[in-house]
Amino acid sequence: MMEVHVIRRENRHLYTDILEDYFRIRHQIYVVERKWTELDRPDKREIDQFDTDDTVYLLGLDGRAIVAGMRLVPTTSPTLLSELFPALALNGPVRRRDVYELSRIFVVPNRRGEHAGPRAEAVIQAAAMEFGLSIGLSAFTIVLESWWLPRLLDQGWLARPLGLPVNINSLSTVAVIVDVNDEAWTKICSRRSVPGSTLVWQGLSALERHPVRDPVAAV
Ligand code: COA
Ligand code: U4Y
Repeated sequence: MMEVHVIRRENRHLYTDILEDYFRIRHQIYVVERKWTELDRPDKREIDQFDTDDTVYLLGLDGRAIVAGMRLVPTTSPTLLSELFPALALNGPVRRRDVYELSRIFVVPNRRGEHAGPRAEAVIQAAAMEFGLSIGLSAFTIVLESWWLPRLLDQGWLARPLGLPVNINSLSTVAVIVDVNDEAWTKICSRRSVPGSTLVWQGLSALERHPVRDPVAAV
């Protein structure tokens, strides 16, 4: 099964080639396939204003080949919700040290819709929850197309809307907050046949793995 590597400021030098592939794959998926043309750039790497030193990437790798990805941005930094779509959150965007925003989930085309073993999509989602638990988060926010809602509930995640759905680029889009807790992780693992921990923390120290564990500091 693929392993899911945690890539952040402190260890990204170990993944230079992989990150180069990653931004090119994002171009292929989001600009070419999904036609999110506002993200097109002359260098054909899909990198936006939320790809910063604070961003964490979870990359599902088979050897050195990228199978799946997810992006996580602390809500204390600028996010899709705070900068681009604030109208999706009726009480204003969430800004908390213990809440990260998830975005840019993908599975490469030839690994989608798999049936044998756990699906790459489920493994990357479970990995996000495992990451949240590991660093002491209490929730994720997500700006997503509304077709995701039944999928999240079906995988055992409690997704609560932060506001009403709005049409963005002709698609119904909504902001949600999802609790990070053991139950959400065990549910997705048991419902989607994910056997357990998949995260690889190569080059990251214990401190970098648990930056917001202190519950007082997390508020
Ligand atoms: N609109 C509506 N429903 C969609 C969808 C879309 N753009 N993409 C996937 N789905 C739903 C459909 O119900 C689909 O079943 P169908 O093919 O029978 O219609 C189901 O999800 C399964 O999708 P599939 O792509 O076969 O498999 P997957 O579960 O392995 O992967 C994604 C799902 C979303 C990770 C994958 O399709 C992907 O990487 N897409 C491109 C990136 C993307 O759009 N990400 C979400 C925005 S960040
Ligand atoms: C950007 C301008 O799919 N526009 C941008 C930028 C809404 C719109 O946002 C536009 C993105 C899945 C894009 C699209 O039309 C989450 C998910 N999130 C989207 C994302 O970008 O990843 C945003 C909502 S789509 O053109 N847009 N970026 N400037 N910089 C998700 C994640 C985790 C899961 C489940 C689903 O658990």
